[in-house]
Amino acid sequence: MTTTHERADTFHDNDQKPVGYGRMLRKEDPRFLRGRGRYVDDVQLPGMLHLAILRSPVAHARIVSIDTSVAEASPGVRAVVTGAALAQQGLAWMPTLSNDVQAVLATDKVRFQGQEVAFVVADDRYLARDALELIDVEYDVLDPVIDARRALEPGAPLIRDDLDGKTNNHCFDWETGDEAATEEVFARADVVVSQDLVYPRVHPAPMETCGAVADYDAVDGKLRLWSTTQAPHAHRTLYAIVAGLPEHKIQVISPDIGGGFGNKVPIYPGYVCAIVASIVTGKPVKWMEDRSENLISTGFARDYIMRGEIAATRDGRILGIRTNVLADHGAFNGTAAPVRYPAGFFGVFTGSYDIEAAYCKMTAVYTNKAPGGVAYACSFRITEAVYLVERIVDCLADELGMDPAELRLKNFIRPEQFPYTTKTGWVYDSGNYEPTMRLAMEMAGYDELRREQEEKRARGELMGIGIAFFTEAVGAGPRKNMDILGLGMADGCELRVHPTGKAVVRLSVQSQGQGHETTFAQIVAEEIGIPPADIEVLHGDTDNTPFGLGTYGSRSTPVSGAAAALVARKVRDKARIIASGMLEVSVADLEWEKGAFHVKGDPGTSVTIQDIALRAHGAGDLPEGIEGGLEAQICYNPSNLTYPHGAYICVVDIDPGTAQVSVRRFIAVDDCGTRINPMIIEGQVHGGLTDGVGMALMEMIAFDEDGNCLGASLMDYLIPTSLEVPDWETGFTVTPSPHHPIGAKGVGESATVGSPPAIVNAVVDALKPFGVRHADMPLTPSRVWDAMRGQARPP
Ligand code: MCN
Ligand code: CUN
Repeated sequence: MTTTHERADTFHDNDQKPVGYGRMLRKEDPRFLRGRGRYVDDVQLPGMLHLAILRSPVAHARIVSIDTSVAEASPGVRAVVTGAALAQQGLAWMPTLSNDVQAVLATDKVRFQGQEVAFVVADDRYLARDALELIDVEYDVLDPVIDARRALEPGAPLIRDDLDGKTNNHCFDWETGDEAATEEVFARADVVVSQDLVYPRVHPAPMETCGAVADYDAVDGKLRLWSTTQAPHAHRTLYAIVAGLPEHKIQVISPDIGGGFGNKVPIYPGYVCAIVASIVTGKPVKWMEDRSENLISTGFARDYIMRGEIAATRDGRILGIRTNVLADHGAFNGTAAPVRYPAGFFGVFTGSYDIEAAYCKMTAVYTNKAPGGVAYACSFRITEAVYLVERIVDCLADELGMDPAELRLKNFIRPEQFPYTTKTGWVYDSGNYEPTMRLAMEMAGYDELRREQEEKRARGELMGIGIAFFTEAVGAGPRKNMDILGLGMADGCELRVHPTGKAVVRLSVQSQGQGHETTFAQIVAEEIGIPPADIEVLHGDTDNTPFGLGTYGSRSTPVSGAAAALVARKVRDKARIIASGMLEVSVADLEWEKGAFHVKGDPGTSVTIQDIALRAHGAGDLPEGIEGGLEAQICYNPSNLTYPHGAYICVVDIDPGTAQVSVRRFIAVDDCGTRINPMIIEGQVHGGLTDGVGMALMEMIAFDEDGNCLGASLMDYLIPTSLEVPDWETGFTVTPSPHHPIGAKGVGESATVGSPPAIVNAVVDALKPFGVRHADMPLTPSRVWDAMRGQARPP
């Protein structure tokens, strides 16, 4: 375990070094910086047509009739397709990633504003869009269910009457932990604190919206689909099931992706529409959403209404945590999470604390809102879990009159307790929490900040200091209990070293901006000593990469990263045998260092990996039983998740006259085990912290009582810019994962998970003089103003 500040990292001044880890500029940036990235919307095929989708203007209505005749006659229109037409082919409904079904195009009813009702295929995007206006739909408007709290009331309108025998809006129930044991610790606790919290509906809003280009070749029966997907292989299998095509006749290509943040995990009706359109017209067809379509109809995030309860002794020993959750899943359960985890990984709500008992009971409901449920850098609902625990720990500190840092330090799982099994059954692989917390406090100058706060309070100024300490569970996952629609969550990886010692590594995961082309080259470089610049990373093309479940839940490093290290070791093992033949010594007499094998005790007698690659492909005999070539492939099944952790401290100032919150400082100390590229990690953390400011202070997908989405453009759905965020102060500790081959843990979602509670805790801390104990996100000036005046409005 080392504890150092970020600046102690060395920068790779060039990427010709044989050793991989360290700061290295991104290999993908030259093309992005020159505007030469290739996104789905850049794909132009000869004769390509354009598809536009007609969406429901209302949240809940029966479809009485659809008249497409005028649209069909409109210039340039090649086809107009309705749900009824899809139903004839058995394609009106598709499976979701959570074993629910979702309408591709509505046949009976529309169930949320923005739902897909019909599509037009035309010669260009504008003709297609214009023709939408000519489709005449008669709706019989029904009462919608917008507030999840009313979804199960007797007499609530029934949303999912398409499901056999369904009589209410209940989606699922879920529980974890030990109810009786938790009741027992709550009964004997000195102090019990309870707090209602809402994690509002938010949206990942990536820069590039979702879209696809489908190209079905009727002659060879092959479908090529360029699409914005974080999981090309999983999508391909789903299309194969829906369309009845064999997988080798479907090629899913996910080219450069302009951000995903979870938005590009689900399969959207638009992708299926594009495929159908290409089959029907015999031409390539492009569909690209606009911003409003993205915001109103694609995978939202959060929407958890939670009650948190925490029990403790008077001196601040936390005994138990209990929570009750009402989860709003929208009109269809399109949640992307391992199927046996309907609430994602919310089960880690016990956080970083060694407690005696925990229990969660959850009810999920359908409402007339867009489907989804897991997205936006959530690590499968760990965002909600961390928010819950870190908020109620602060409420407890307030009740006990104890410093929130001290309360956390007192209750941390201790280093010698790892691997630690939580009261909800999660096995934290490794952790050393106190040094991480102490480093954050030192970087913040915590005691000094508290003194400053006291002085300011005396002058009537509002300054707040908020802490959040998180443990995440990332890297889904062991195939014994994790799968998506029956597909185990293991990842394939292939490595091929060419005769001249250059290499290509093929991944099953897919980058949306995380820099995989760089970091995976670094992982392989570290293992086989070929410089990262000489290693090409291929991903995002199902015809040319091995099967695996894709990028989400920060699983690329924990799963595919492990696969990349192990496949490189497999190649190195073969290289060692070839080297033993070249140097005419036994394998046991060889030592490996920085890209070369040398004879033990004789560093001068050596062969480099490049020499070996040439020999593997060249003339002359290879050792007995060794085939030519230098390549390997593996499929890696992780034995456990990895559990990164972090300590975040936020300092805010609030203008007492306008209630505007400004984030003055933010200190983030992350521990993601072995660090492959600190520069990329820092970028991931900066981005996630910015997301956190957005969620804590600005972002919310709200609806009016009729179900109209009030956040349908970036004028209304506010996302932060550099003006709203401070200069981030980052640090790190390193606690390697014991089961990961290079000790690395995921980090891509850590900052989004950890930062909202730190910011909210800071705002609430600033508002202490007003007797405020909690206020719900987003803490806009009007929310803060209300909190200051003791009038918490329901969100
Ligand atoms: N990394 C590292 N050392 C570690 C851990 C990670 O150098 N110990 C590097 C990795 O090699 C990788 C990056 O950090 O280049 C993120 O790695 P990881 O934590 O494994 O996460 P994934 O690559 O699986 O990315 C997914 C994660 C998720 S789920 C969301 S949501 C999110 C996020 O990444 N979406 C993003 N970060 C994003 N960043 C960008 N730019 N765009 C998105 O859409
Ligand atoms: Cu939850 S958003 Mo990321 O897992 O793709």
